Amino acid sequence: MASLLSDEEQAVHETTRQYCQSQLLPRVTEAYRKEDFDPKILKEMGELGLLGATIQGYGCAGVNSVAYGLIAREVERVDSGYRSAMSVQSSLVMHPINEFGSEEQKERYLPRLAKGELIGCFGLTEPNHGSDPSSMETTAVKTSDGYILNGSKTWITNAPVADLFVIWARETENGKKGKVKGFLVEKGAKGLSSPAIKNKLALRASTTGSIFLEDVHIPVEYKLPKASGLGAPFSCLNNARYGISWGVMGALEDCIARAREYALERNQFDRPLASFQLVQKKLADASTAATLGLLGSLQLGRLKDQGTWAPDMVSMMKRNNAGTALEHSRVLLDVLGGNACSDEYHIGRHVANLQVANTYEGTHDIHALILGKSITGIQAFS
Ligand code: TGC
Ligand code: FAD
Repeated sequence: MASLLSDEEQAVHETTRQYCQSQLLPRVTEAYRKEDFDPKILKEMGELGLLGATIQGYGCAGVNSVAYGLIAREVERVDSGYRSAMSVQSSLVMHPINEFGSEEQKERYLPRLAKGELIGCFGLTEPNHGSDPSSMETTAVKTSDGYILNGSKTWITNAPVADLFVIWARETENGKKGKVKGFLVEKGAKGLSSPAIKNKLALRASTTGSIFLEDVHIPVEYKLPKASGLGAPFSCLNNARYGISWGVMGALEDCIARAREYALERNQFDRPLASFQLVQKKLADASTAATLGLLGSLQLGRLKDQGTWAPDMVSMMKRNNAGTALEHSRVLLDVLGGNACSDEYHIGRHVANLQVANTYEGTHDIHALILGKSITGIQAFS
């Protein structure tokens, strides 16, 4: 991998790795136990230029997609929850503002989001509509000077600590439902609440919440003027899914490194576990999956930077990498024996997190159907 990276990409990789290993790793076990996300983490990431890193201007680093992938890989090597917080901020909040926002919206929000002074969240999923966002019930009823938002969103990363909410809602005029549009809602808006969803079994180092919108009045300046139709939120998902394809490989690499170290140190039958063929096969299979997955994401990143990529490629890599990371991390957990039960060995935490990474941003099966449609020309969703 390293031989295929430019000097700048390697520098971003190294800086991120150092920060993650020295600042995030020592906090993660306690954060996970207490189900506690420290918003300061986004400020620290902001200081290093890790937020909205691919955006040009507005205080952002302006690096390429490969560098963004390497950032996700290093953050998720520590924990998927920290990568979630970072990728929501970058791909699902800063990207739509940069892509679909007015110049005023960009200047107002992007520099502070880049520094982590503001935290953003992305509300697409609803209690009754996850895989099928086109059936969303949240409405934005047009008024003389803006919109009134009503509806609810669920499982929203960063929502409980968010200052800025990117809300996707169906524009409605004179009782007639129109296209999906994007709206920026600031914390404190009357009728807006975002309680935390507690007692999660995974992603416990990131905070997740619901969003309730009860007659929230939004001036027209808070609508994303260039976002019209589901293609807008889906274009944000393309970026986030691409980042996840790198991130989950970082989590798998961490599982490989930890299982290897454990297998070399632990003896049974007077020999290290690492000397048993079945244990070696687990490491061989997982290392092969991580290498192929990373190379696939790297090539996708190169195509993204050249502008010759397509969304189906993102589905292929997100699906493959999240699926294989979950599968192989689960197998590597066996190497720990009874210690698999202890959070001090980290692999169990990754396995729990990877179940979610395999689900959010389009489930493994939904991405199979996206690819199936692309291959056969037949839509099998409904
Ligand atoms: P469909 O009719 O296929 O498309 C509707 C419109 O969207 C366009 N489009 C895309 N545009 C850009 N990129 C893509 N990947 C696109 N896919 C579709 C399409 O061209 C069309 O445009 P137009 O102009 O013709 O209207 O849509 P559908 O309703 O049949 O949906 C198909 C399906 C199932 C693939 C889609 O709904 C889907 O992807 N479902 C999964 C939902 C999902 O991924 N939700 C993610 C929520 S966010 C999240 O999970 C954050 S977790 C973050 C973290 O913590 O890391
Ligand atoms: P469902 O859509 O109900 O799916 C349930 C099962 O049915 C899945 O196995 C699915 O593959 C299968 N299924 C559904 N439709 C079909 C079909 N047509 N054919 C075959 N199988 C099908 N959302 C946001 O908007 N913003 C966020 O920041 C965000 N963060 C999240 C953080 C966490 C920790 C979690 C758990 C979720 C988050 N999500 C977020 C929501 C996430 O995107 C959804 O959970 C995901 O899209 C799946 O939707 P669902 O949970 O409603 O499952």
